[in-house]
Amino acid sequence: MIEQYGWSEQLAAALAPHARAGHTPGRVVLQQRDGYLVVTDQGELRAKASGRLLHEAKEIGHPAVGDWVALSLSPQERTATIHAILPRSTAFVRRAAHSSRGLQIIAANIDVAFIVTSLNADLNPRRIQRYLAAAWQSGARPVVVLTKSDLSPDPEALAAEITALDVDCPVLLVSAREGLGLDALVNQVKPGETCVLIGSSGVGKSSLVNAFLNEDRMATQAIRESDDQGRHTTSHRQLIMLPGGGMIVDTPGIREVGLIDAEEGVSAVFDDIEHLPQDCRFSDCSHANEPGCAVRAALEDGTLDPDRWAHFQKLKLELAAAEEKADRVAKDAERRRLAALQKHYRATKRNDRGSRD
Ligand SMILES: Nc1nc2c(ncn2[C@@H]2O[C@H](COP(=O)(O)OP(=O)(O)OP(=O)(O)O)[C@@H](O)[C@H]2O)c(=O)[nH]1
Ligand SMILES: [Mg+2]
Ligand SMILES: [Zn+2]
Repeated sequence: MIEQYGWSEQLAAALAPHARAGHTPGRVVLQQRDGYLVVTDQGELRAKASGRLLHEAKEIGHPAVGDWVALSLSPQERTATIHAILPRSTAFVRRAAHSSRGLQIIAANIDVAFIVTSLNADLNPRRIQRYLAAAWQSGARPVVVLTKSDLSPDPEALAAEITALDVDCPVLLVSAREGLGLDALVNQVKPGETCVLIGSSGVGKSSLVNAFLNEDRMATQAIRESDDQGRHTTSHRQLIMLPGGGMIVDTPGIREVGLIDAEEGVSAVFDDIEHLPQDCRFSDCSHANEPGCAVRAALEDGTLDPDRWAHFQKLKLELAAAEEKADRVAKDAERRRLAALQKHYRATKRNDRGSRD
Protein backbone atom coordinates (compact mmCIF):
# COMPACT_ATOMS: atom_id res chain seq x y z
CA MET A 1 0.00 0.00 0.00
CA ILE A 2 2.57 2.61 1.05
CA GLU A 3 4.88 1.57 -1.82
CA GLN A 4 2.30 3.14 -4.09
CA TYR A 5 2.77 6.41 -2.21
CA GLY A 6 6.51 6.47 -2.89
CA TRP A 7 7.91 4.52 0.07
CA SER A 8 11.64 3.87 -0.58
CA GLU A 9 14.64 2.05 0.86
CA GLN A 10 16.03 5.37 2.01
CA LEU A 11 12.85 6.04 3.99
CA ALA A 12 12.94 2.51 5.40
CA ALA A 13 16.46 3.20 6.67
CA ALA A 14 15.29 6.44 8.28
CA LEU A 15 12.40 4.59 9.91
CA ALA A 16 14.62 1.83 11.39
CA PRO A 17 15.18 3.40 14.84
CA HIS A 18 11.46 4.16 15.13
CA ALA A 19 10.55 0.68 13.95
CA ARG A 20 12.58 -0.72 16.85
CA ALA A 21 10.28 1.29 19.14
CA GLY A 22 7.34 -0.49 17.51
CA HIS A 23 6.29 2.36 15.22
CA THR A 24 5.07 1.90 11.67
CA PRO A 25 5.33 4.22 8.67
CA GLY A 26 2.62 6.31 7.09
CA ARG A 27 2.22 9.31 4.80
CA VAL A 28 0.16 12.38 5.65
CA VAL A 29 -2.52 12.84 2.97
CA LEU A 30 -4.81 15.41 4.60
CA GLN A 31 -4.25 18.14 7.12
CA GLN A 32 -7.18 19.62 8.96
CA ARG A 33 -7.56 21.92 11.90
CA ASP A 34 -8.07 19.07 14.34
CA GLY A 35 -5.73 16.44 12.98
CA TYR A 36 -4.47 14.46 10.04
CA LEU A 37 -5.38 11.63 7.76
CA VAL A 38 -2.49 9.23 7.10
CA VAL A 39 -2.17 6.27 4.72
CA THR A 40 -0.57 3.18 6.19
CA ASP A 41 -0.37 -0.48 5.27
CA GLN A 42 -3.54 -0.78 7.38
CA GLY A 43 -5.33 1.74 5.21
CA GLU A 44 -6.27 5.35 5.97
CA LEU A 45 -6.32 6.37 9.64
CA ARG A 46 -7.05 9.56 11.52
CA ALA A 47 -3.94 10.76 13.33
CA LYS A 48 -2.77 13.34 15.83
CA ALA A 49 0.75 14.51 16.67
CA SER A 50 2.24 13.33 19.96
CA GLY A 51 2.88 15.92 22.67
CA ARG A 52 6.60 15.57 22.20
CA LEU A 53 6.37 16.15 18.46
CA LEU A 54 4.29 19.29 19.03
CA HIS A 55 7.04 20.49 21.31
CA GLU A 56 9.63 19.98 18.57
CA ALA A 57 7.45 21.72 16.00
CA LYS A 58 9.14 25.09 16.50
CA GLU A 59 12.25 23.72 14.83
CA ILE A 60 10.97 21.55 12.01
CA GLY A 61 7.35 22.62 11.73
CA HIS A 62 4.27 20.48 12.30
CA PRO A 63 3.69 17.38 10.23
CA ALA A 64 2.50 18.47 6.79
CA VAL A 65 0.80 16.89 3.81
CA GLY A 66 3.36 14.73 2.03
CA ASP A 67 5.35 14.02 5.18
CA TRP A 68 6.43 10.47 5.96
CA VAL A 69 5.88 9.82 9.65
CA ALA A 70 6.45 7.16 12.33
CA LEU A 71 3.16 6.09 13.92
CA SER A 72 1.79 4.05 16.76
CA LEU A 73 -1.52 2.52 15.73
CA SER A 74 -4.66 1.84 17.59
CA PRO A 75 -6.41 -0.22 14.92
CA GLN A 76 -9.58 -0.84 16.97
CA GLU A 77 -10.34 2.89 16.90
CA ARG A 78 -8.80 3.35 13.44
CA THR A 79 -6.62 6.12 14.85
CA ALA A 80 -2.88 6.72 15.11
CA THR A 81 -0.38 8.94 16.90
CA ILE A 82 2.44 10.61 14.97
CA HIS A 83 5.70 10.31 16.94
CA ALA A 84 8.27 11.51 14.42
CA ILE A 85 8.64 13.09 11.00
CA LEU A 86 11.13 11.24 8.78
CA PRO A 87 13.73 13.51 7.12
CA ARG A 88 12.15 15.47 4.29
CA SER A 89 13.65 15.41 0.83
CA THR A 90 12.02 18.74 0.00
CA ALA A 91 9.71 21.22 1.72
CA PHE A 92 7.63 24.23 0.76
CA VAL A 93 7.68 26.51 3.76
CA ARG A 94 6.26 29.79 4.81
CA ARG A 95 6.44 31.85 7.92
CA ALA A 96 3.18 31.56 9.81
CA ALA A 97 1.32 34.85 10.02
CA HIS A 98 1.66 34.74 13.79
CA SER A 99 5.36 34.26 14.28
CA SER A 100 4.81 32.50 17.58
CA ARG A 101 3.49 29.56 15.61
CA GLY A 102 6.80 29.28 13.83
CA LEU A 103 7.24 27.57 10.51
CA GLN A 104 4.38 26.38 8.40
CA ILE A 105 5.12 23.65 5.91
CA ILE A 106 2.81 23.89 2.91
CA ALA A 107 3.83 20.48 1.59
CA ALA A 108 6.73 18.09 2.06
CA ASN A 109 8.54 15.56 -0.11
CA ILE A 110 7.40 17.22 -3.31
CA ASP A 111 9.10 16.30 -6.58
CA VAL A 112 7.37 18.72 -8.94
CA ALA A 113 5.95 22.16 -8.16
CA PHE A 114 3.31 23.46 -10.54
CA ILE A 115 3.35 27.26 -10.37
CA VAL A 116 -0.21 28.01 -11.45
CA THR A 117 -1.35 31.30 -12.98
CA SER A 118 -4.55 31.92 -14.89
CA LEU A 119 -4.77 33.56 -18.29
CA ASN A 120 -7.97 35.44 -17.44
CA ALA A 121 -5.93 37.85 -15.33
CA ASP A 122 -2.83 39.93 -16.04
CA LEU A 123 0.34 37.91 -16.05
CA ASN A 124 2.55 38.98 -13.21
CA PRO A 125 6.15 38.04 -14.07
CA ARG A 126 7.41 39.16 -10.70
CA ARG A 127 5.02 36.88 -8.86
CA ILE A 128 5.91 33.95 -11.11
CA GLN A 129 9.60 34.59 -10.47
CA ARG A 130 9.09 34.66 -6.73
CA TYR A 131 7.17 31.40 -6.80
CA LEU A 132 9.91 29.94 -8.98
CA ALA A 133 12.66 30.96 -6.59
CA ALA A 134 10.73 29.32 -3.77
CA ALA A 135 10.19 26.19 -5.87
CA TRP A 136 13.86 25.82 -6.80
CA GLN A 137 14.81 26.27 -3.19
CA SER A 138 12.28 23.77 -1.92
CA GLY A 139 14.19 21.20 -3.94
CA ALA A 140 11.26 20.47 -6.27
CA ARG A 141 11.38 20.82 -10.07
CA PRO A 142 9.20 23.78 -11.01
CA VAL A 143 6.82 23.86 -13.97
CA VAL A 144 4.93 27.04 -14.88
CA VAL A 145 1.28 26.26 -15.63
CA LEU A 146 -0.88 28.83 -17.41
CA THR A 147 -4.53 27.86 -16.87
CA LYS A 148 -7.83 28.78 -18.57
CA SER A 149 -6.18 28.98 -21.99
CA ASP A 150 -9.74 28.94 -23.42
CA LEU A 151 -10.25 32.48 -22.05
CA SER A 152 -7.31 34.01 -23.88
CA PRO A 153 -7.38 35.01 -27.56
CA ASP A 154 -3.67 34.23 -27.92
CA PRO A 155 -2.46 31.90 -25.16
CA GLU A 156 0.71 30.92 -27.07
CA ALA A 157 1.89 34.54 -27.10
CA LEU A 158 1.48 34.75 -23.33
CA ALA A 159 3.35 31.48 -22.84
CA ALA A 160 6.14 32.84 -25.05
CA GLU A 161 6.26 35.95 -22.86
CA ILE A 162 6.92 33.81 -19.80
CA THR A 163 9.43 31.59 -21.60
CA ALA A 164 11.26 34.76 -22.63
CA LEU A 165 11.87 35.51 -18.95
CA ASP A 166 14.42 32.73 -19.10
CA VAL A 167 12.57 30.75 -16.44
CA ASP A 168 14.64 27.64 -17.06
CA CYS A 169 11.68 25.26 -16.70
CA PRO A 170 8.75 24.02 -18.80
CA VAL A 171 5.91 26.49 -19.42
CA LEU A 172 2.64 24.65 -20.12
CA LEU A 173 -0.74 25.85 -21.32
CA VAL A 174 -3.87 24.09 -20.06
CA SER A 175 -7.60 24.39 -20.06
CA ALA A 176 -9.38 22.26 -17.49
CA ARG A 177 -12.67 23.27 -19.07
CA GLU A 178 -11.73 22.06 -22.56
CA GLY A 179 -9.38 19.29 -21.44
CA LEU A 180 -6.43 20.82 -23.28
CA GLY A 181 -2.81 20.23 -22.25
CA LEU A 182 -3.69 17.89 -19.39
CA ASP A 183 -1.52 14.97 -20.58
CA ALA A 184 1.57 17.15 -20.89
CA LEU A 185 1.02 18.21 -17.28
CA VAL A 186 0.53 14.71 -15.90
CA ASN A 187 3.59 13.50 -17.84
CA GLN A 188 5.76 15.75 -15.66
CA VAL A 189 4.98 13.48 -12.68
CA LYS A 190 6.33 9.92 -12.74
CA PRO A 191 4.63 7.08 -10.83
CA GLY A 192 5.53 7.36 -7.14
CA GLU A 193 6.33 11.07 -7.50
CA THR A 194 4.37 13.87 -5.87
CA CYS A 195 3.53 17.27 -7.29
CA VAL A 196 1.94 20.31 -5.67
CA LEU A 197 -0.28 23.05 -7.10
CA ILE A 198 0.85 26.48 -5.92
CA GLY A 199 -0.96 29.68 -6.87
CA SER A 200 -3.52 32.31 -5.95
CA SER A 201 -7.14 31.52 -5.21
CA GLY A 202 -9.34 31.06 -8.27
CA VAL A 203 -6.63 30.22 -10.81
CA GLY A 204 -8.17 26.76 -11.24
CA LYS A 205 -6.04 24.42 -9.13
CA SER A 206 -8.88 22.22 -7.90
CA SER A 207 -10.45 22.24 -11.36
CA LEU A 208 -7.20 20.73 -12.66
CA VAL A 209 -7.33 17.96 -10.06
CA ASN A 210 -10.91 17.19 -11.06
CA ALA A 211 -9.93 17.14 -14.73
CA PHE A 212 -7.10 14.67 -14.00
CA LEU A 213 -9.46 12.42 -12.01
CA ASN A 214 -12.27 12.87 -14.47
CA GLU A 215 -14.69 13.45 -11.58
CA ASP A 216 -15.78 16.39 -9.41
CA ARG A 217 -13.89 15.31 -6.29
CA MET A 218 -12.70 18.78 -5.21
CA ALA A 219 -15.05 21.71 -4.63
CA THR A 220 -14.57 24.60 -7.06
CA GLN A 221 -16.23 27.99 -7.19
CA ALA A 222 -16.57 30.84 -9.67
CA ILE A 223 -14.27 33.80 -9.12
CA ARG A 224 -15.72 37.19 -8.07
CA GLU A 225 -16.92 39.21 -11.01
CA SER A 226 -16.00 42.50 -9.36
CA ASP A 227 -12.25 41.91 -9.25
CA ASP A 228 -11.58 38.45 -10.71
CA GLN A 229 -10.27 37.24 -7.34
CA GLY A 230 -10.96 33.71 -6.17
CA ARG A 231 -13.09 32.93 -3.12
CA HIS A 232 -10.64 30.72 -1.22
CA THR A 233 -12.73 27.67 -1.92
CA THR A 234 -10.20 24.99 -0.98
CA SER A 235 -9.57 25.13 2.75
CA HIS A 236 -7.31 22.12 3.32
CA ARG A 237 -4.17 20.73 1.83
CA GLN A 238 -4.80 17.28 0.45
CA LEU A 239 -2.74 14.65 -1.35
CA ILE A 240 -4.59 12.73 -4.05
CA MET A 241 -3.52 9.67 -6.03
CA LEU A 242 -3.65 10.27 -9.79
CA PRO A 243 -4.68 7.57 -12.26
CA GLY A 244 -1.13 7.39 -13.70
CA GLY A 245 0.44 6.51 -10.32
CA GLY A 246 1.70 9.99 -9.45
CA MET A 247 0.27 12.06 -6.61
CA ILE A 248 -0.95 15.64 -6.51
CA VAL A 249 -1.34 18.03 -3.56
CA ASP A 250 -4.14 20.57 -3.88
CA THR A 251 -3.66 23.62 -1.66
CA PRO A 252 -5.74 26.63 -0.61
CA GLY A 253 -4.92 29.70 -2.68
CA ILE A 254 -1.92 31.55 -1.35
CA ARG A 255 -2.84 35.05 -0.27
CA GLU A 256 0.62 36.51 -0.18
CA VAL A 257 3.38 35.01 -2.25
CA GLY A 258 5.99 36.83 -0.20
CA LEU A 259 5.09 34.49 2.59
CA ILE A 260 6.65 31.58 0.78
CA ASP A 261 10.09 31.61 2.19
CA ALA A 262 12.80 29.98 0.17
CA GLU A 263 15.40 30.27 2.88
CA GLU A 264 13.11 28.68 5.44
CA GLY A 265 12.58 25.83 3.00
CA VAL A 266 16.24 25.00 3.18
CA SER A 267 16.11 25.22 6.96
CA ALA A 268 13.17 22.86 7.27
CA VAL A 269 14.99 20.21 5.31
CA PHE A 270 18.44 20.81 6.78
CA ASP A 271 17.54 21.80 10.31
CA ASP A 272 20.30 19.66 11.84
CA ILE A 273 23.00 21.02 9.52
CA GLU A 274 22.04 24.66 9.83
CA HIS A 275 22.85 24.77 13.51
CA LEU A 276 26.23 23.04 13.20
CA PRO A 277 28.32 26.08 12.20
CA GLN A 278 27.29 27.80 15.43
CA ASP A 279 29.61 25.35 17.16
CA CYS A 280 32.62 26.27 15.02
CA ARG A 281 35.30 28.15 16.96
CA PHE A 282 35.33 31.03 14.47
CA SER A 283 32.09 32.73 13.58
CA ASP A 284 33.25 33.23 9.98
CA CYS A 285 34.52 29.65 9.67
CA SER A 286 34.65 28.47 6.05
CA HIS A 287 34.79 24.84 7.23
CA ALA A 288 37.91 24.32 5.11
CA ASN A 289 40.89 24.10 7.46
CA GLU A 290 40.20 26.31 10.47
CA PRO A 291 40.86 24.71 13.85
CA GLY A 292 37.81 23.85 15.98
CA CYS A 293 35.50 23.42 12.98
CA ALA A 294 32.30 21.65 14.07
CA VAL A 295 31.31 20.80 10.50
CA ARG A 296 34.53 18.96 9.72
CA ALA A 297 34.37 17.22 13.09
CA ALA A 298 30.85 16.00 12.29
CA LEU A 299 31.95 14.85 8.84
CA GLU A 300 34.86 12.96 10.36
CA ASP A 301 32.95 11.22 13.13
CA GLY A 302 30.22 10.25 10.68
CA THR A 303 27.35 12.20 12.29
CA LEU A 304 27.12 14.38 9.16
CA ASP A 305 26.61 12.64 5.84
CA PRO A 306 29.00 14.18 3.24
CA ASP A 307 26.35 13.98 0.49
CA ARG A 308 23.85 15.84 2.62
CA TRP A 309 26.44 18.50 3.45
CA ALA A 310 27.28 18.91 -0.25
CA HIS A 311 23.59 19.15 -1.13
CA PHE A 312 23.05 21.76 1.57
CA GLN A 313 25.92 23.92 0.33
CA LYS A 314 24.69 23.65 -3.25
CA LEU A 315 21.19 24.75 -2.20
CA LYS A 316 22.56 27.72 -0.29
CA LEU A 317 24.43 28.86 -3.40
CA GLU A 318 21.37 28.32 -5.60
CA LEU A 319 19.26 30.28 -3.17
CA ALA A 320 21.53 33.29 -3.44
CA ALA A 321 21.64 32.98 -7.24
CA ALA A 322 17.86 32.53 -7.58
CA GLU A 323 17.16 35.57 -5.43
CA GLU A 324 19.55 37.65 -7.43
CA LYS A 325 17.95 36.46 -10.66
CA ALA A 326 14.39 37.04 -9.42
CA ASP A 327 15.42 40.52 -8.43
CA ARG A 328 17.00 41.26 -11.79
CA VAL A 329 14.02 39.93 -13.75
CA ALA A 330 11.59 41.90 -11.60
CA LYS A 331 13.58 45.11 -12.08
CA ASP A 332 13.73 44.44 -15.81
CA ALA A 333 9.97 43.95 -16.02
CA GLU A 334 9.37 47.11 -13.99
CA ARG A 335 11.66 49.12 -16.28
CA ARG A 336 9.86 47.83 -19.37
CA ARG A 337 6.49 48.64 -17.81
CA LEU A 338 7.58 52.21 -17.02
CA ALA A 339 9.04 52.68 -20.49
CA ALA A 340 5.76 51.53 -22.04
CA LEU A 341 3.80 53.86 -19.76
CA GLN A 342 6.03 56.77 -20.67
CA LYS A 343 5.66 56.05 -24.37
CA HIS A 344 1.89 55.84 -23.97
CA TYR A 345 1.87 59.10 -21.98
CA ARG A 346 3.94 60.95 -24.58
CA ALA A 347 1.73 59.65 -27.38
CA THR A 348 -1.49 60.79 -25.63
CA LYS A 349 0.06 64.20 -24.94
CA ARG A 350 0.96 64.56 -28.59
CA ASN A 351 -2.56 63.60 -29.57
CA ASP A 352 -4.02 66.07 -27.07
CA ARG A 353 -1.91 68.83 -28.47
CA GLY A 354 -2.82 67.72 -31.98
CA SER A 355 -6.55 67.93 -31.28
CA ARG A 356 -6.28 71.36 -29.62
CA ASP A 357 -4.37 72.90 -32.54
N1 LIG B 1 -12.92 29.10 -18.54
C1 LIG B 1 -12.28 28.33 -17.68
N2 LIG B 1 -12.59 28.40 -16.38
C2 LIG B 1 -11.92 27.61 -15.50
C3 LIG B 1 -10.90 26.73 -15.93
N3 LIG B 1 -10.40 26.10 -14.85
C4 LIG B 1 -11.09 26.57 -13.80
N4 LIG B 1 -12.02 27.48 -14.17
C5 LIG B 1 -12.97 28.18 -13.30
O1 LIG B 1 -12.28 29.00 -12.38
C6 LIG B 1 -13.01 29.06 -11.14
C7 LIG B 1 -12.06 28.77 -9.98
O2 LIG B 1 -11.60 27.45 -10.10
P1 LIG B 1 -11.05 26.60 -8.85
O3 LIG B 1 -10.59 25.30 -9.39
O4 LIG B 1 -12.06 26.58 -7.75
O5 LIG B 1 -9.80 27.48 -8.38
P2 LIG B 1 -8.74 27.19 -7.21
O6 LIG B 1 -7.41 27.62 -7.73
O7 LIG B 1 -8.85 25.80 -6.74
O8 LIG B 1 -9.20 28.22 -6.07
P3 LIG B 1 -9.00 28.11 -4.47
O9 LIG B 1 -9.43 26.76 -4.03
O10 LIG B 1 -9.85 29.20 -3.92
O11 LIG B 1 -7.53 28.37 -4.22
C8 LIG B 1 -14.14 28.06 -11.29
O12 LIG B 1 -15.31 28.78 -11.60
C9 LIG B 1 -13.73 27.19 -12.44
O13 LIG B 1 -14.83 26.66 -13.15
C10 LIG B 1 -10.61 26.67 -17.35
O14 LIG B 1 -9.73 25.95 -17.82
N5 LIG B 1 -11.32 27.49 -18.15
MG1 LIG C 1 -9.24 25.01 -4.92
ZN1 LIG D 1 33.55 25.34 10.54
